[in-house]
Amino acid sequence: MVGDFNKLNGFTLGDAIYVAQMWAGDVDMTTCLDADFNGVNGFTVGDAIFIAQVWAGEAVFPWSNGEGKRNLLEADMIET
Ligand SMILES: [Ca+2]
Ligand SMILES: [Ca+2]
Repeated sequence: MVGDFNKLNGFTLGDAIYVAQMWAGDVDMTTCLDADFNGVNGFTVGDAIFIAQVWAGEAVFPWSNGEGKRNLLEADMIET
């Protein structure tokens, strides 16, 4: 599943923590996109924060094509 970096329990806040551990070198690196999840500055601790934001619904993965945001826009159009 998208965002399930530790291959455990789907996409949870634990995956953001896992990515932070990846950055710290405590766990093996993922091969996914060279771990540059937010598409900025390579792999930094900011990517772990980005994962937490995605989990909280405040951001979307670049490779999801903004699907969540598009759905929100469509909902707005239906209302108006
Ligand atoms: Ca997980
Ligand atoms: Ca990055």
